[in-house]
Formats: sequence, C-alpha cells, structure tokens
Amino acid sequence: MPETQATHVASGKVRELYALDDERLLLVASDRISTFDVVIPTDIPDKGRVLTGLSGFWFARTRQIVPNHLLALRDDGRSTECRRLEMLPLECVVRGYITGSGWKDYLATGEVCGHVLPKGLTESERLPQPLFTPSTKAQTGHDENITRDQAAELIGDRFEEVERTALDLYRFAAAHSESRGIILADTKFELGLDADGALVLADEAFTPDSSRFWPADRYSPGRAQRSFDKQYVRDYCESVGWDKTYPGPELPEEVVAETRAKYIEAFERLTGISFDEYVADPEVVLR
Ligand code: Q0N
Repeated sequence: MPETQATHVASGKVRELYALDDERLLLVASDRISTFDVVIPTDIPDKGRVLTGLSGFWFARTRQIVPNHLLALRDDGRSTECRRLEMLPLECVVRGYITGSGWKDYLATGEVCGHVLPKGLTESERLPQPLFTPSTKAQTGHDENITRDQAAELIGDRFEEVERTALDLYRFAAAHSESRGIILADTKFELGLDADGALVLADEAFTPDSSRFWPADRYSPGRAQRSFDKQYVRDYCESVGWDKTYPGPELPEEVVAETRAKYIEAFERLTGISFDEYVADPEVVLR
C-alpha cells in the first residue's frame, strides 16, 4: 500500500494511479501479467519492479529529447512519483517493423494510419522508416488506429511537434536496444501538457508492456516473432487449449520462473545494471 493519504484515481490492467496532492501522482506497477488482453491469475514476482526501473532508465536518458513526468522512484522499486499533467487524448504509437494491428491494416488496405506503404512487405519486416501511427484511447476494448488528420483533430496545432517527438524517442530507444541485441519493433507512449503548456512524456516508457521487444538473434521476417518476455506464458496458455477469454489459466511454477528470468534479463541487457543493484537502490537507474 502507498501512503494512507493517497487516494486512488485510476486503474489499468496491471497498474494503479493514486493522487499524492494537487500536483503529484503515484504510479504503482503490480506484478500482474496480461496476455491476449486478459490478466492472468498468477503474478510474476518483480515484474512491476522491472518495468518501473526500465521506465526510469529511459526517462533519465531521453530528457534531452522531451521532459518527462518522473519526480522520484520510491524505495519499493515499483512506485513512481510523478507530475500531474493534462494528458493528450491519444496514444502515441511508433512502428519500426510491420506487425500486430499495423500488419493487419497493411494486408487489408496497403496503408497504416494513412501512411501508404510499399507493396510486397512481409510480416515483421523492418519498415523503410519508422512511422508515427497514433491510436484512440479506448476506455473498453481495443485502441483504434487513426489517421494523421484524425489525430490532428484531437490535438490540434501540436500534431507535428508530437509526431517529431515520438519519432525522436523511438529512434533513440531503438538504437540503444539494437546495440544490446534487442529489436524495438514498436512502442506506445502517452504525452501530456504541464501547467505552462509544454509537452511532457508520461506513463511508462519503453517497457515490455508498452513495446514489442524481439531478441535480435532469432529475428526472421515472414512470420510473427517470438516475444522476448511473454513467450513462455503464451506457449503455456496455448498448450492447455485456453480459449483466450476471461479467466486465464493459473501458471505453473516453472513458467513463472522462466518468465521472471526473461524480465530480469531484459532489464539487465537494456540498462547494463544488475537487477539486485536496482532493488537495493532504485534510483541507480537515474544516474
Ligand atoms: C494519467 N493515465 C493512463 C491507470 C491509467 N502524469 C500524469 N498526469 C495525469 N494523468 C496521468 C499521468 C500519468 N502517467 C495517465 N491516466 C492518467 C495510464 N494508466 C496508468 C495506470 O493506471
């Protein structure tokens, strides 16, 4: 539990948001995991710490691109004190590779969010250049891809600044990840405005929950890629014939252990910091 005064303001599938005061929020990452859009009843120990530490790492390193909402990491390693912003009403998605809903849209129309793509792309192929492919924030169900014109209607004059910022963030994180043997296929983030109207990066950034990470040594276009973090969970869920509706299956011990190890491996490969060091002093990722 966070401080008793903190009032709950919002819940995601795996995270909670509390108000600390008029200016500050507390974002708490749980150990819950979701797959095929369903939260699984078994926790992955330390998953929330891994995601919080990774976000902090990226926030500290992308400040020269755009300021962010982080104020402090709490000693529990899973709670971020952040600035309260006015959030933009869209999800900022950047794709460097054609997969997921982007691949579906491309197959149906040859376009993704109004970007006309070359003919003959294959599933999971690297795009000629990263694309800003925003989506709506669905309260329930799936976010829907929207065109640049629809996005411009939602955020007005800021569209070009938002697009440039999103692409700069992706290029920075993709280059860093690639140097560590991890492909950042795509990513989603949220931007907000501070009291002065300045653009600020919020929520989580470049975590396995908000991005598709693929191990580079197994990359092979022409098919769906294996997930760096969730593959053991998916494989297990498929093996028991789960129909992908609520509730999901309980996970056996070895699937939990393998999955926890993959999250920690992602943390250590991307940050170059040992996870034990992070647990001992979370703000080590900010230095
Ligand atoms: C905020 N979200 C969506 C469920 C909701 N810094 C901020 N200021 C104001 N609002 C938000 C943030 C942030 N981050 C973001 N809703 C409100 C994301 N989730 C987060 C987990 O809880």
